[in-house]
Amino acid sequence: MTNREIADLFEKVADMLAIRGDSIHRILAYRRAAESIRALGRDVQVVAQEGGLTDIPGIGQTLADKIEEMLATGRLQFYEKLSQDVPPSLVTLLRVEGLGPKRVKAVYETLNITTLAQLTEAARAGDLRKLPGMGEKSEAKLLVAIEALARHGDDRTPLGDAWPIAQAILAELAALPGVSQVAVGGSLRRMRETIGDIDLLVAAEDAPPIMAHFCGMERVETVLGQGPTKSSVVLLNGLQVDLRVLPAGRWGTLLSYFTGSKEHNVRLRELALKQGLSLNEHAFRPVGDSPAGTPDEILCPTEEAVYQTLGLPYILPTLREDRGEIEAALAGRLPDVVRSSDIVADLHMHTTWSDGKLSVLEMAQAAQARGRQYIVITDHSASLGIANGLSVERLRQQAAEVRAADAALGPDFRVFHGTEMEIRADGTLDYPDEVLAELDFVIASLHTSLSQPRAQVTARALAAIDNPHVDMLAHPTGRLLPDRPGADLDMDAVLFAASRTGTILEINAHPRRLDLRDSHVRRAVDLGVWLAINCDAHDEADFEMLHYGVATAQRGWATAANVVNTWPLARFLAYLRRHGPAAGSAPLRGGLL
Ligand code: DGT
Ligand code: CA
Ligand code: CA
Ligand code: ZN
Repeated sequence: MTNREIADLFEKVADMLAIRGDSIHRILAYRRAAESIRALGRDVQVVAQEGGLTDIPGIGQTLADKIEEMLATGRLQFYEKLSQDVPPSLVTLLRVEGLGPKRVKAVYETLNITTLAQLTEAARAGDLRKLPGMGEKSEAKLLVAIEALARHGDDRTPLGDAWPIAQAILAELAALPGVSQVAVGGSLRRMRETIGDIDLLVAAEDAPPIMAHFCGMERVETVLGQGPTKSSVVLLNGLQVDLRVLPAGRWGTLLSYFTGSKEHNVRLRELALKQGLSLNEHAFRPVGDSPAGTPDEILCPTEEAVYQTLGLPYILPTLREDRGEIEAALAGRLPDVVRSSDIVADLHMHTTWSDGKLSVLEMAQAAQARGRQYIVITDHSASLGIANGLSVERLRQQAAEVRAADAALGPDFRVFHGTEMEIRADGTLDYPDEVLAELDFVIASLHTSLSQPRAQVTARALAAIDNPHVDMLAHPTGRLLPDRPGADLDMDAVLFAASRTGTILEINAHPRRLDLRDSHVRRAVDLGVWLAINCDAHDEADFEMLHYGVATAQRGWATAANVVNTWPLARFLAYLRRHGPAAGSAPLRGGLL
């Protein structure tokens, strides 16, 4: 069995245990093991031969024995025994939004449903509403969720899963003799929220040794093709990787062509044709009859040269979707989009007071070490029990610790006290106004009851935005990539309300969230809504996720002027004293709602 098959089976076992109602520790152990094996850059078979299985994070002796069994026999007895209790096909039902393990168990035990098709049929026939805790409404909601799953449930990979793997392979290729340039291409370079496959680009005069190394990497499961300029492989974790190699003199056109998007490239080729040139990954070439003395190729060693030849300024990869960037470039009006280096603060993070891994002071030091100038500590509020949310009493105790950390780090780094407060299912807020008034900064969040009908869940978001103490709405839709779509918010209503009240909307940089998503960022920018790019860090390394959020902001054409955590401290302090008007010109009127 391969890494991917073993990881998939462990994940399936975890889901089946959850449906059976097993202990949470056991379930988490299988999930962790699956994740660990997916992230492993080595063939698990080789690791097993070296006796190193228990060195893999999350793999103890019990799980190591199970891996050995799978490698030796291609089977797992534990899974087969579990299948007698819990039909494995039930696992697919968990992907339906709103269907947790308990409900899956109930539809199986009372209606003997084991497949998505049977579930759909039962919902259409009105059989689900008879189940305890279900009704006509929740049945209709389930049908909508099943349809959504059919639409979104393709097998694209979240950006954050593909990125580190691509970087690791690039580092390996960059070290090979004769390699002068390496880069990611495709949707990964454009930083789309999910990617179909990884595209890698290398500049070298002599391609075959690079192709040989690439196809022979330990993390490769199958070689789909190996050629002089292109090779494709499938990794042990199931991801496909395409590699293209051309000489350094053609680097610019190579990079441009395989960065895409296809739609952007079509526009570039149209512009080239107007000058009597064709354009592909190798070069520009004159089309048809050309005057004597015209060179038969124009080589571009850089992407800048490609755009220059077309009479365009350089266009960042995150903008290359043919969503108006060509017109803007031609008109000299490309947005000067926000960069990671513009970000000086983080307004959303957690500590051991709720579900974070570090103390207030440790988080502050971690942020300071990464160049941030001020931060807000925003632990969860009481009603998010699973995250150890803070009662009013604990929140007040925490204030002292935050002030102490602020004092300890001196005047050049500030630590503010805030909260990430639940918006409850009924639309009320988790802390009373007089408590919110004691805080420096208030985030409101939707974490629960995300599947409420559009009007109801939107009203909750609007209630929070309209509260004068609420400064920011975090990860507005609550979606989780790749297939939990989150709340069905009336995004225009939310954006108008945020614009009118000066409430900040977050671009959560966690690659499972990227929420607001790029298209909503674009709309927010048009409406003059304040944005903040935050890491929602629960641990030190989480601050490294910033670039995913910045890329999402860029994909929505946000400039530093739209993003509040580019502000110097003095401006942020002024905002805290009283919300300024929205980022655009005149604040919008409530009547627009
Ligand atoms: P993905 O992988 O589905 O997330 O999206 P991309 O954009 O990475 O697409 P992919 O991997 O099929 O191709 C990478 C880039 O190569 C694409 O953005 C543009 C370029 N490309 C690929 N095939 C074609 C093609 O048939 N025509 C043109 N003009 N460009 C292509
Ligand atoms: Ca791709
Ligand atoms: Ca590709
Ligand atoms: Zn958070």
